[in-house]
Amino acid sequence: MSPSRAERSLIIMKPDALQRGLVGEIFRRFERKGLKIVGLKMIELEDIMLEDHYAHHKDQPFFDSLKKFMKSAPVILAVISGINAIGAIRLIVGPTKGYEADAGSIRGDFSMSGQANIVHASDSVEAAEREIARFFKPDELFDYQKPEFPWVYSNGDK
Ligand code: FUP
Repeated sequence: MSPSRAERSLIIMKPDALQRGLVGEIFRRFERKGLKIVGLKMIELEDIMLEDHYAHHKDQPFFDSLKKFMKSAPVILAVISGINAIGAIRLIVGPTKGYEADAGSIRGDFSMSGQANIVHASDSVEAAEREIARFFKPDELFDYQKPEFPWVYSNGDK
């Protein structure tokens, strides 16, 4: 797979992001990077969705607590697209534990927790496509042109 192709990432702004009023700040960071919002919704997560989404953690001791946390308030789901977006977004978000994340990343700037870490972002193209399909119908995703596109990328990136 070519490293330079348009990718989509599923972002979840977790209950702590909403409770702490960080939604605008998080979108600001993705938008100013040049990334494109192509899908958006607010939902309350349910066990069945979380058991699917976090299936890789189902045997961990923190799994029940994680599910409870993720259901403690609504979340905002966003699909964000861009060339090489998956890796770029993971850098903007930072590593899992907020207290280990670099200052300048979302988790580094706003989280002190390994659970209340503000935002989820897909970790691979394959995971992203699975996660997007879990939460969005095809007609809830939008394909549109942004006039800044030629200024965000150069010909060598496409
Ligand atoms: P990330 O991809 O950085 O979101 O991290 P993981 O997929 O490994 O973990 C998903 C979520 O599980 C984390 F965001 C929070 C929760 N988690 C814990 O609560 N405790 C842990 O030790 C590890 C993960």
